[in-house]
Amino acid sequence: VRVDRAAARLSLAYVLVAFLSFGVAAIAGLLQGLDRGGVITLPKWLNYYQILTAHGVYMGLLFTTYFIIGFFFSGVARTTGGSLPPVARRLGWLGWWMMVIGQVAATFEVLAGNASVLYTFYAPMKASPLFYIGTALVVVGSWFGGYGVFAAYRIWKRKNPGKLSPLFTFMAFATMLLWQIATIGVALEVVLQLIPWSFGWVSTVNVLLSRMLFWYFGHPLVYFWLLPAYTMWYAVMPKIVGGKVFSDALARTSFVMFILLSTPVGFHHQLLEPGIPPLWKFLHVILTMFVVIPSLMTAFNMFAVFESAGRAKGATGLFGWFKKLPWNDVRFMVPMMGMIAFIPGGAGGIVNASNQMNEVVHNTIFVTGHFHLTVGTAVAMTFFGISYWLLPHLTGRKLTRAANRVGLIQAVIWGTGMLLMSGAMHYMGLLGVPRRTAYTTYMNDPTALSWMPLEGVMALGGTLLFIGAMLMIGMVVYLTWFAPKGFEEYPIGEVANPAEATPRLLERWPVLISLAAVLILVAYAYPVIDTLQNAPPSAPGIRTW
Ligand code: HAS
Repeated sequence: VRVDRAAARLSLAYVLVAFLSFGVAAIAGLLQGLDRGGVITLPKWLNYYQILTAHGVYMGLLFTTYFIIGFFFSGVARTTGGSLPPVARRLGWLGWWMMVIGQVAATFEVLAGNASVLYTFYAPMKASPLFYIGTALVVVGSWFGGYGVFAAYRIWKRKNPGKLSPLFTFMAFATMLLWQIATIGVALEVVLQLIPWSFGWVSTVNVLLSRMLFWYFGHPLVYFWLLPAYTMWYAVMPKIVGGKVFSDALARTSFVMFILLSTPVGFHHQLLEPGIPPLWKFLHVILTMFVVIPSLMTAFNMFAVFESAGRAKGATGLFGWFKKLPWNDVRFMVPMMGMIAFIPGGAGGIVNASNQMNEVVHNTIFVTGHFHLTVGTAVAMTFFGISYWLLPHLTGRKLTRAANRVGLIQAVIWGTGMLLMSGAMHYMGLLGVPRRTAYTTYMNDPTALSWMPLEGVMALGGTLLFIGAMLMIGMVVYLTWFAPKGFEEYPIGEVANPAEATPRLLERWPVLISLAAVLILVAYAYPVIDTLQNAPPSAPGIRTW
């Protein structure tokens, strides 16, 4: 099945803006890395925190969100017959325009130095109103993208009563549902607290509440990044390795678990913040350990897919299947490197989430190392791997052997850069090096001076990442406009004959949404009410412009 032209155009519009944002983010990333490492000194008009904000917003919020929505539109079209219903396309385009307008407004403010508040825009640091309005518009636009996915899903369900939705479409629906639930927190924070405060309509802000609302959003945000990569691993990867989807029920169960458990865990980002009752921190830590389970299920599933594909091709012995995997195929190899990185990345997450160990690593650069392995490697490399077949599929071109080879080189550069940078970050974090600080030797303190060689390793890794990023942009341009005309397959795995039918409960959305709501209420109702009643004195705010 081929994605038709109208759906392809929409999907392409999202993916191309994603890579444009990725390119800008990479430039900002290089500059802030070199500046922090003391390798370069930025000109007076460009400040470290300003470009760190640009890097975070462009990489973490814009590259990911555009890519995810574009990928989902294409896959939903591919698995529901090849096209998108007109209403889904209209919603998709409306969302795209809103996001682009919001992005331009926010960029303008960051460039003007009116919003050096980093991607978490923590109060009491204050940005100009236009920055908040711009980012809010990006989020609202992404909702419309989600509504487009929901519309396509519903129309398919109406046409196919009683049938289980295609796995890819289910996963797209579940992820965009997770996004709706997650963004309630940041929408409340921005609309009720930050915008009125930034305009000066109110003079103070309840900092504790604003951070609670942010992390209500901030943690499911990371699963919003992860689940599209998992969609590729579950639904696409089996086809690429010549196998089958191992278990439809397992795949859907893991996504349902993410819907239930992603949100009521936000306090694991605030374990060291005062004002939140310890009992609730404890509850959030327990739920965090539960949300690890669907990732462990995913690891199990992937090994099962690889092993059964290998054995079907005649592999014998305990690890014979390993040799049967298509190691030279960029569509496999690049996401696979991401998967491997996710093993230490996930383990680092469990370290972060453990209360006592969080005291060691919180606000150190260990955390930055953690998220460069998770979102920067596992997720980003999966997105690169997808692009190698998605772009030519959408533009009616072919992934050539030469492009395949360059893709492998790109992946090695990116992987090495990340290994150096993220490895140094983890190690430095354990030495107590803080995250989010511009170049400083702390008045030539000997301890701080001893970190400098490691800062250099970080800067070297960052430079390799920049080269990898530029190569990736080159590949995007080539595959979109210059690769030879032809047909590139949109790989979708076939489900292995199941021993048992997938339980229908996994698609009973009212039940699942109600369960998610109950868990959220248990996790957040008391702390939010407590904060509203007993919050420490509100802060007037620190203008960053
Ligand atoms: Fe995290 C901070 C806990 C996952 C991203 N995280 C962050 C921040 C970001 C982020 C951006 O509890 C910083 C926020 C900020 O700016 O302050 N994280 C976790 C936990 C998990 C986790 C428990 N994080 C992620 C993912 C992210 C992400 C995914 C992005 C996509 N994180 C934390 C905590 C903090 C935190 C604390 C706050 C720290 C602080 O104090 O500030 C878990 O979900 C991880 C579970 C994952 C696994 C791995 C399973 C492995 C798989 C691969 C299998 C490989 C195969 C290949 C099959 C258990 C599925 C094998 C093939 C061969 C050939 C060998």
